Amino acid sequence: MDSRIKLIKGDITRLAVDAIVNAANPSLLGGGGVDGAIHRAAGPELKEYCKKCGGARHGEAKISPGFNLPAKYVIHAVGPIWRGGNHGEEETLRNAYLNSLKLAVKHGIKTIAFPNISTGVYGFPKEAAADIAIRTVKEFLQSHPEIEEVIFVTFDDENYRIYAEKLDLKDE
Ligand code: AR6
Repeated sequence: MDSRIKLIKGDITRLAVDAIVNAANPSLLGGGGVDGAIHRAAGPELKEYCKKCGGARHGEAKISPGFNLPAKYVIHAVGPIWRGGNHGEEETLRNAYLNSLKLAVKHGIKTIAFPNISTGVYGFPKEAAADIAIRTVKEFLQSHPEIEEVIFVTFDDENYRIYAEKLDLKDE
């Protein structure tokens, strides 16, 4: 496994990285889950900024400043809503990760933290989502030495266990 990939369990809003990724919805104006936590911690300026972003489609990502967050930027990625698996959900999830990483490179971001996009309210099965997230990040890092650290931030025990196993961190 690429040593630039890290796993932690906790609240993504606390991380002092270059960018944290938000699991947003197409309006980009906030919501529940990690989106709600990020908007609360960043302060009302984030929503004001996002009003001018024009939304994002499922699979797309947009960037904003972090405002009151310790992170410099927030990358707002919109994952797919799980509708049984035959509606391009896997490709859309991959695109949410990939477009976030591309935006990061464009903005000179070297350290980036991802939540488990789509595995909460949007209902994507966690095992399959972890496979896609890890594979997409691993492949991207192979051609992007300028990225120094990618942190997978798990919040619930189940996602932590799944990621620890897949990243081969069984002893932690
Ligand atoms: N830090 C890190 N991870 C978190 C945090 C946190 N503070 N809070 C929750 N999670 P979800 P989705 C985890 O539902 O499935 C919103 O209303 C959570 O345990 O936040 O992509 C948006 O506005 C789960 O593993 O995002 C959209 O409408 C993961 O974050 C919709 O939900 C993602 O769960 C997006 O749904």
